[in-house]
Amino acid sequence: MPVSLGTRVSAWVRRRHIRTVAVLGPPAVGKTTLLRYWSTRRVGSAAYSPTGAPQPLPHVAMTSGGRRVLMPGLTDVSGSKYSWSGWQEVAQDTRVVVYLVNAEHLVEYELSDRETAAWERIGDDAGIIGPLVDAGVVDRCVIAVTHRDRDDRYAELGVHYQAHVEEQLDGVIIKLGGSEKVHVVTGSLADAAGAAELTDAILGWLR
Ligand SMILES: Nc1nc2c(ncn2[C@@H]2O[C@H](COP(=O)(O)OP(=O)(O)OP(=O)(O)O)[C@@H](O)[C@H]2O)c(=O)[nH]1
Ligand SMILES: [Mg+2]
Repeated sequence: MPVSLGTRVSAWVRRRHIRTVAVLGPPAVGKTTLLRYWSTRRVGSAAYSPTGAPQPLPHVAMTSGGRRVLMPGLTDVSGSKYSWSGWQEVAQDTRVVVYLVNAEHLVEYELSDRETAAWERIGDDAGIIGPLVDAGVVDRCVIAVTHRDRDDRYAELGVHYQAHVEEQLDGVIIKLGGSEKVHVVTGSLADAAGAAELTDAILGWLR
């Protein structure tokens, strides 16, 4: 039986570890910082400047676990909820969503006796991304928790921090497609070493 062009292309894609990825999340979670690190290996020290219109990025190539991972077609999008339609457009072409959460928002919610705006926003975002996973457009979602350097629970909980954050995000994980499709990593983008470590953790789920 002749092998279709689609089959041959996807086999080639698998061999080269090409991953189409969308980096999404609310404002000031670190989307631009992470994408800048991927493009330049620097996190930059400039003050926060919110992303406006979608910014297409040059082709990114990285090595993880001895393998070359190519990420074409990355776009830096705004975290404003008015950009949700832009998120959906970006995610239409991707297999993996990297959804960023600011650990400070998780602390704030844990200390609060009611839903915080940031926590509500995470749930709303999951309501936008989850259906894309259900529809099979996106087949994996990595929740990358940033700003761990600002989360005292990391020093307090040590090796139990990961499980604690996962438990806190339980409902979000379910909304995004369940634990088979959704993986949580944590780290910091405060400096290049932190960004390298968090990038490695993310790429570990893209292989
Ligand atoms: N301490 C610390 N600062 C971080 C971390 N990640 C990002 N930042 C800082 O947080 C601010 C916001 O980061 P951005 O990358 O611009 O956030 P964004 O998600 O692109 O925000 P929008 O474009 O508004 O959607 C910047 O000042 C970053 O330097 C982190 O893990 N730790
Ligand atoms: Mg940005």
